[in-house]
Amino acid sequence: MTVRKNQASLTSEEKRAFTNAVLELKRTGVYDRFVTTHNGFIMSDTDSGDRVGHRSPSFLPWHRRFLLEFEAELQKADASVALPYWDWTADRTSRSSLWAADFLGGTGRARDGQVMDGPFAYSAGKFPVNVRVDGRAYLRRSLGASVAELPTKAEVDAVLAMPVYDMAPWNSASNGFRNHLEGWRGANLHNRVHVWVGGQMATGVSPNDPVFWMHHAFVDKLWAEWQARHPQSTYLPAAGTSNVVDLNDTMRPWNDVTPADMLDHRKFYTFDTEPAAAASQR
Ligand SMILES: [Cu+2]
Repeated sequence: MTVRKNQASLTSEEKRAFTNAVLELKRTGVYDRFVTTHNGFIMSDTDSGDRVGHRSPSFLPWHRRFLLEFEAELQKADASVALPYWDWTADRTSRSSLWAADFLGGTGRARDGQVMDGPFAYSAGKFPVNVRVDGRAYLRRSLGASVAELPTKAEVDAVLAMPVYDMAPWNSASNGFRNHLEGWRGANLHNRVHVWVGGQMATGVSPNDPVFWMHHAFVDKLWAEWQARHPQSTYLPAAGTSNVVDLNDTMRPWNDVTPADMLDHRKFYTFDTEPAAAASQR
């Protein structure tokens, strides 16, 4: 069974295995297919029309399935690899070991935002940005430049306390847990982290930065923690909602998976620290 660990607790060997598996998917073209898929959904998900990957209730189950597919590809390259998660409430500065040269590399240089160290630096020759929204083929970051602070534990706790999963109009204007976690409303959690990292992470082609997977693995863990805190609450809407994925509707692009299929992460993986209430229910 796959165990997703906090990135801060990985051994050097585990970091090397993860980055090598990512580079292997880049080499074979598999990596870029994921970037293309994500950008397609960013472009087509709209508040007043059809919406699946973002600004809608299925933001969480869609990304859970997207990460599962990516993790399965990593495991084809190296069966020992699991997606790590980045708890950005704890590891909240550019001095975190996450950004060291033996893992993801650091922030970009002032002149053009180009990442200059680590396995994904353009100069290292193995990680060209091919699926892009401008001419630049190098990975860029500007950690903390566009927004000063990552979300705090207190801000996360306030969102985890919200008992209702999602509410009409089921988009970026909604109240409820999903939209506060996604960040279109309130203190802004998930969206703000994309902006804090900057570079490609702040665009529709955000999976070009491998930190995308660790950010979303933590957002996914927060969904599991919310479920543990609110065992009487569930995914909404239940049925009959136009332009929105209801509990038992299938999700594009897979068309063989529903939000209901994605509710229990323990069918697929566990976390190094499982949410307490969920553990006691078993
Ligand atoms: Cu995201």
